[in-house]
Amino acid sequence: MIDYAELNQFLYEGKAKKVVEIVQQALDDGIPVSEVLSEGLIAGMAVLGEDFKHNILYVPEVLIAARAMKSGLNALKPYLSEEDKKDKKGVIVIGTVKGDLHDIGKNLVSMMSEGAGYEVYDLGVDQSFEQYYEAAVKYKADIIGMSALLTTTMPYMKTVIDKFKESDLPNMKFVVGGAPINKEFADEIGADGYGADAASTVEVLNRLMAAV
Ligand code: B1M
Repeated sequence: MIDYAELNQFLYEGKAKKVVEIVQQALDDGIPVSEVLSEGLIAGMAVLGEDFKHNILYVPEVLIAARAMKSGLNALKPYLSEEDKKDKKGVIVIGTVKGDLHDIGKNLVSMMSEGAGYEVYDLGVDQSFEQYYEAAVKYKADIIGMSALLTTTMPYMKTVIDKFKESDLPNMKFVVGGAPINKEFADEIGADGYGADAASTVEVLNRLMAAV
């Protein structure tokens, strides 16, 4: 039996080793990956987010917890990929936009997209139009995925889309997501899809690829 409250607490305290141990045990016990992810890891990060917002926690503690989250996600990764292995469905270049260093949600979207059969090139954080564009050319991308967690960096998504439209890749498709992003914003900036979470982003990718 997995104790999600305990897992959430270890994540909150940034105890990476404990997080990995419990995640691994849960997976060995046959608990579904999606349940461990949502109840154990994402739920723990949600509590952390609230306390960060209310100045109960500060950047150093959040960084340590984020490291524990990444370790937990890495433990889940092989199982995520096993869940839905198919032929490569398309090429996705993904990154967090310029000025933004948040990467946990983006990593999750990368992993789940890869697990769902996409060829994913994850550029990391702080990505400029030039970097997305170069990668799009190099890897022959079908879709660019952009993540933003800050209200100050989300407008840069529109800059990237506009610059692609002016480039020699005017028909590039875009999927955007991140905590401050919603469907209205995605439509407003001309994105082709909005992902509320990693699982629904895969559905959005599937829909876009079906239309190509
Ligand atoms: Co930051 N931070 N942070 N932070 N941080 C937020 C985003 C914030 C909401 C916290 C708060 O005040 N409540 C706030 C933003 C406020 C705003 O913009 N209005 C904030 C702030 C202010 C800051 C700093 C400015 C703090 C400071 O320095 N004073 C600073 C900025 C640094 C920078 O980027 N330049 C900063 C720094 C940091 C840390 C480095 C300490 C750390 C990041 C570590 C890391 O990522 N490696 C951090 C963290 C961890 C957070 C919170 C607590 C958690 C984010 C997270 O990982 N969530 C966050 C609070 C919150 O969001 N509630 C906060 C878990 C993750 C699984 O969810 O990323 O939403 P999320 O991803 C989801 C969906 O959004 C979606 O799918 C994911 C999975 O379901 N999704 C996509 C995400 N990307 C997608 C892309 C897609 C599709 C779906 O398509 C391509």
